[in-house]
Amino acid sequence: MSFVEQWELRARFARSLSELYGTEVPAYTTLVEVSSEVNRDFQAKHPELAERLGSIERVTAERHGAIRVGDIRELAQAARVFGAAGMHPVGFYDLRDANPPIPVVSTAFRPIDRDELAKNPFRVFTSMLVAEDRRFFNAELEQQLKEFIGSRTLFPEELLQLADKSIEQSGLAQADADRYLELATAAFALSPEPVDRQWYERLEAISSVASDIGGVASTHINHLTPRVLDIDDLYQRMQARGITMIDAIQGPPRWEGPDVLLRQTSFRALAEPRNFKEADGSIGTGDLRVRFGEVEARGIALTEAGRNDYDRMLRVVDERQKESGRPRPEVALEVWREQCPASERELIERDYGFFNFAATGKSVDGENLPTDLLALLDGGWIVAEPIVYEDFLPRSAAGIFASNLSGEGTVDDSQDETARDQSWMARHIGVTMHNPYELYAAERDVSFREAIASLGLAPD
Ligand code: OOG
Ligand code: NI
Repeated sequence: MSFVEQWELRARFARSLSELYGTEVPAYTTLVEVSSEVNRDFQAKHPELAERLGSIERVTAERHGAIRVGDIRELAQAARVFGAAGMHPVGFYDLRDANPPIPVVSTAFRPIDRDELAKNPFRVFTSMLVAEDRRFFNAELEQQLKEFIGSRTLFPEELLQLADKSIEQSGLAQADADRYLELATAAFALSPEPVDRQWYERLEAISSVASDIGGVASTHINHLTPRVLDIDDLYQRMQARGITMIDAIQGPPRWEGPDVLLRQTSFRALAEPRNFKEADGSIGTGDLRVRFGEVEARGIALTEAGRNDYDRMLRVVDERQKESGRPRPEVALEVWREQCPASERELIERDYGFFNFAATGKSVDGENLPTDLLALLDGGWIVAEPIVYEDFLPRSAAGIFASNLSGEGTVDDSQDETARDQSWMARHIGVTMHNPYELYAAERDVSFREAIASLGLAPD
């Protein structure tokens, strides 16, 4: 009987969630169709650019999902379910700092090795409710949330056992793999269980993310996001099909310089019928509108210095827009043209972007080889290939959450006594958390050492 490796489990997991979500949210199927058209047309028009940040096979299959869980016990279980498919927690995002604040902290489960990412880069942004946060929940509600969440089962024991087996063996035998995929997919399906209307609405008054997490007895995919090579083109084509997108593409503006980080846009899915348990105990139907269609374009990963400067430029855009009242895309383009490195070479020169390096094979005989990176690049001895950004942006994430809020909820800003920070999550999640900058830097350093060695230079 054949053995299913983790990358294949991951690819199949992404596909089966995609099938599920397509049956649940029909507009998602349209989005995937339009994304494929956009990618095909882009590749036909710009064959030299299309695969610079990943093969067309990778990009076409590429998805990220978003799920939300109730506490650290559930997050640690999610870590096992994803770990089975070679997806590890990377990065920490505190959305309670967002504007408006959202009562969750998050991480992203994804493959961390280059070849694993190339085989299938499926990633899931996973948020955990912080019931202890007094800015959102009083002591009574915290207690009730903890009881509700503590007594539910998101992931059946059989699934967790199979997940552990896959982690132990780096994959599963065919029959186990099929069962794992069946159970893992089912764990993220929308539940037909009736929603307690009073409880749901009490949480919703505070935050609709809180009710989406703690108001129902199971979790579900909040959105599943395909990747496109030209997000502006996609935006127009979706509008042309009559799907109303949010009014902006989040992240850096479209411009003539290098694309960095992540650009995303979304549309609100239709209201979905759900069963409700009313105050008098009767069961009725109603609808909830919590899910999304989202799409993204990915660019070059930035170093911490590059990222800090990116965040600074966003603040400049905010200020200038506030002062002038001009449309944000116009202001952003102006700021980018003034202040953003205009070429990949400049990103390297300022150490703003992550790149892999490779020797070109240009002869070194009799040459007096320069030793610095830029001179080696300019002289044609080595080439730089951009490393694609594999993570998320808190500001865009907050934008997705915010477009999900029916109202801004109520927040008491005066008393935060909870330390639900990165080190807390790392201590409690049960598996190693990774720092995204370290992952990118390690990849770059390995390639650089190899390139240098093949030129016969000693690394410094
Ligand atoms: C997650 C929002 C974050 C993204 O693409 O930035 C996200 C959520 O709504 O649960 O998916
Ligand atoms: Ni997303």
